[in-house]
Amino acid sequence: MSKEIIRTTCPRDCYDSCGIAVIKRDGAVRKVLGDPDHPVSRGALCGKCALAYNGSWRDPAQRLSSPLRRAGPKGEGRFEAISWDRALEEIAGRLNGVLRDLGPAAILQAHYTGTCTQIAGSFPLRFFNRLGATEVDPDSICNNAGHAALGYLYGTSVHGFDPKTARDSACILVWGANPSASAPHAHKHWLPEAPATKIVVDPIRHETAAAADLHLQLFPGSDAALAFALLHVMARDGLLDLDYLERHTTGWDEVEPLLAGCTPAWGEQVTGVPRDLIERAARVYAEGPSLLWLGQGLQRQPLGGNIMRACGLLPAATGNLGKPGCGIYYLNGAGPRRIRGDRLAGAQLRAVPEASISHMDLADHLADPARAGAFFCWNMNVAASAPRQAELLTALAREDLFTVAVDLFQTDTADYADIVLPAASFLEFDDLMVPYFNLLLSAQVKVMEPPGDALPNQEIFRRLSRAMGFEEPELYETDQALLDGLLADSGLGIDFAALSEAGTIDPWDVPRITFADGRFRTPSGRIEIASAAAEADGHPRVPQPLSDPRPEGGRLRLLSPASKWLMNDSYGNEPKVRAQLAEVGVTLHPEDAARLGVGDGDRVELSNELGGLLMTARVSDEVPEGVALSHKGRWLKHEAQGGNVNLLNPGRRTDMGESSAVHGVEVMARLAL
Ligand SMILES: Nc1nc2c(c(=O)[nH]1)N[C@H]1C(S)=C(S)[C@@H](COP(=O)(O)OP(=O)(O)OC[C@H]3O[C@@H](n4cnc5c(=O)[nH]c(N)nc54)[C@H](O)[C@@H]3O)O[C@H]1N2
Ligand SMILES: Nc1nc2c(c(=O)[nH]1)N[C@H]1C(S)=C(S)[C@@H](COP(=O)(O)OP(=O)(O)OC[C@H]3O[C@@H](n4cnc5c(=O)[nH]c(N)nc54)[C@H](O)[C@@H]3O)O[C@H]1N2
Ligand code: SF4
Ligand SMILES: [Mo]
Repeated sequence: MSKEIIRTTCPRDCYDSCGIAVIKRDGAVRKVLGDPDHPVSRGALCGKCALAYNGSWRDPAQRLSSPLRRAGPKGEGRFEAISWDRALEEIAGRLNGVLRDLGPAAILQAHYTGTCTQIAGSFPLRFFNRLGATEVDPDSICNNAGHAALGYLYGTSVHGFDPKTARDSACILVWGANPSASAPHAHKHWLPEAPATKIVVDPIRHETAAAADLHLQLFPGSDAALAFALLHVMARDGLLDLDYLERHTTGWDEVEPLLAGCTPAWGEQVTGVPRDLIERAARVYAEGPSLLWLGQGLQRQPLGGNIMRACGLLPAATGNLGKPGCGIYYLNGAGPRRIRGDRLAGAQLRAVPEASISHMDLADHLADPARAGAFFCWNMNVAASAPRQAELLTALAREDLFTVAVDLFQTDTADYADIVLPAASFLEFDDLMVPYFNLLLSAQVKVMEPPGDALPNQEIFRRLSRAMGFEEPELYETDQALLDGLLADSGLGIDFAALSEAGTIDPWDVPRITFADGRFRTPSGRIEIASAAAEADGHPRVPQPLSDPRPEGGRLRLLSPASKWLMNDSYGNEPKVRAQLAEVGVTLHPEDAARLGVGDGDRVELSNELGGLLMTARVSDEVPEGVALSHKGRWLKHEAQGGNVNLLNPGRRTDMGESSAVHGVEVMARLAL
C-alpha cells in the first residue's frame, strides 16, 4: 500500500485557519486530520470539521454533483439533473431577459464567506462586475458596523495585532468574542499559553469566559457604558497615557468631560458588572502591555458602531499600541503579507455605477419585481442566515424571480432556486488562504477530484462568462496565473508549488508590531477620537457613554451567536453534527425560568411580532437575567417548524454600516404545554 500525506488548509470563516494533513492510501483520501506541524491546529481539527470533512463533505451521495433544474414548486426541493451546457444556456437566456427588461441592477447577487480562499471567494465578482449586477453588501450580514466604526477612529479595521506578540502582554482583553466556539484553537492554545491576565467581557459565561481571570458579564448592548466606566477609573487614578494621547490622537478633550459621570457605581447600574470588577479590569488593562480583541458579536447591536468606537478608545487612551505586547484586533487583512485580493474582483470591468443593498433590505428587494428579476446566491445560504426569514422565503418563492444557487449541498436556499450549480469543495482545487487572525500564509491544495460534474467557483463563473458571450480576458484568467500574480504581489519570494509543499508559512520569526510608527490611516494621520467623517455621516463627533434600555414588559434579549458544532449554517446537514445538536435549545437564567414556571427540559415558545418558535429550555446562570441564548446555524428543512432562530429576527440595523443588529432581537417566552 502506498501512503501519502498532503498538507492543506481549512478555508472556513474561522479565526484559526487550521493546517490540515490529508492521508491518502493507494491514491484515495482516507482521512482528513489536523496537521501536527501546523502552529495553530497542532494535529487536531475542531470537532465539527473533523466530522464534516470525514463525512458529508467527502460523501458523493450527500454532495451536489450535477447542475439541477427545478421540477416542482419553489421551496419543495424537487429537481432534475441537467447538463452544464443546458444549465448555462438557460441562465444566460434568463439573465439577458432581465438585462433587457429591467437593466443590470435588477440582477442581485449575495455571497459571503462560505469559502474564504482568495480565488473561490473573489474571482466570481469579475463576472458580476461585468454584468453590472447589484451586490448584497456582504459585510452587512456580519461585521460592517465594526468596520465603519474603527474606520472613523483608526482609519482601518483590518490592521490588528500579531497574535505572536501575546508573549509580551500582561493583559489580554477579549471583548464580545467567543473563542471557545469561533476560534477553538486560540481558546485551547493561544490564550492559555500567553502569560497575561485574561479578561473577558461578554453577557455569556462561555468556556473562554469561564477560563478567564476576570469575566465582566454585562448586559447586551451596554458595552459603551462599560468602556466609559473603565476610562473613568483610569482618568481618576492617573492611569491614562497623556503623552500618547497628545502625540497620536485628536479630540480627547471632547471625551474627557463625558467621563465625570461614568463612575464605577454608575457603570454597575447600567451594565450589571460589579463596580469592583470594573476597577480591577481598568487597572490591569491600563498598566499593560495589553491586547484588546474586539469580537464580531460585540458590534451586532443596535448601537454597535458607537460601542466599537467607545471600546476602541481604550488602547488609544492608555498607549497600548505600537509596542510589543500591545495592540487592538478586529480582523487582519493581508497587511504585511501584501496579498492584493482586491485585484481579483475586477472593479474595472464595471461599466455602470456600483450598486449595493444591505442584507437588511434583501427580503424587500427580492419581493419587488421591479427591483429584482434575477438572484444569484453563492458561498452563502441566505434562507438560513438572513433576517426576516418568513418574508425572505415568500420573496424567494416568487415565480418570476429567476434564482441560481451555487453550493456544495442542497441548502434551504437551493430549494428555492430555478437552477442549482454544484461547487467543488476546498479538497478539490488549489487556492490561497490569508488567515485573518494569525499573520500566516497558507495553500489550499487539491487532494481529490470533485464529485460528478461539480466545479470550483472560479470555473463555474468562467463558464457563465462564456455563455454570456463576454470577451474581456480577465474573465478567463487561469488559476495558475491568478495564484502567480497574488504571490508575486506579496514579495515574499515564494511560489505556489513551494507554498503547497509547506502548507503554511510564517514569514516572520519575530512578532510584527502594528502601528509601531504611530501613524494611522485617518485623514489627520492620528487616531481620530473626534471624527469629522463620522459627524459628516450623521454620527456624534465622539463616542458616547450610551447603553441600550433593558427590555420591558417581561421581554428577553435573544442572543444567537456561533455554535461550537456549526460553522454559520454549514454542517447543519451533517448527520453526525446533527446528532450532537439534538433539538433546538434555549438557555434561560434561573430567575427568568422561575418567573415563567419553566424547568430544565421543558418546551418554551419564544415569540415576537414576527412569529413564534418552540425550543427546549436549559436553565443556567451562564446567561444574565433578561437574556435568552440560542445558537445560530440550523437548517430549516431539518427543523420541525421549518424555520430557525432568524424567524424571530426583524433585521434591525446597526447605527453604522447598515449592518445586522441580530443580537438586539427581543422576544417573549412562555411555557409551551
Ligand atoms: N441569528 C443569527 N443569524 C446570523 C448570525 C448570527 O450571529 N445570528 N451571524 C451572521 C453572520 S456573522 C454571518 S457571516 C452569516 C453567515 O451566513 P452564510 O454565509 O449564509 O453561512 P453559511 O450558511 O455557512 O453559508 C455558506 C455556504 O457556502 C457553501 N460553500 C462552502 N464552500 C463553498 C464553495 O467553495 N463554493 C460555493 N459556491 N459554496 C460553498 C456552504 O456549503 C454553505 O451552504 O450569518 C449571519 N446570520
Ligand atoms: N464554531 C463556529 N465558529 C465560527 C462561526 C460559527 O458559526 N461557528 N462563525 C464565524 C463567523 S462568520 C464569525 S463572524 C465569527 C464570529 O465569532 P465571534 O467574534 O466570537 O462572534 P459571535 O459568535 O457572534 O459572538 C461572540 C460573543 O459576543 C457576545 N455578545 C453578544 N452581544 C454582546 C454584547 O452586547 N456585548 C458583548 N460584550 N458581547 C456580546 C455573545 O454572547 C458571544 O459570546 O465566528 C466565526 N467562527
Ligand atoms: S473551522 Fe476553524 S477550528 Fe475548525 S478546522 Fe477549520 S479552521 Fe480549524
Ligand atoms: Mo460572520
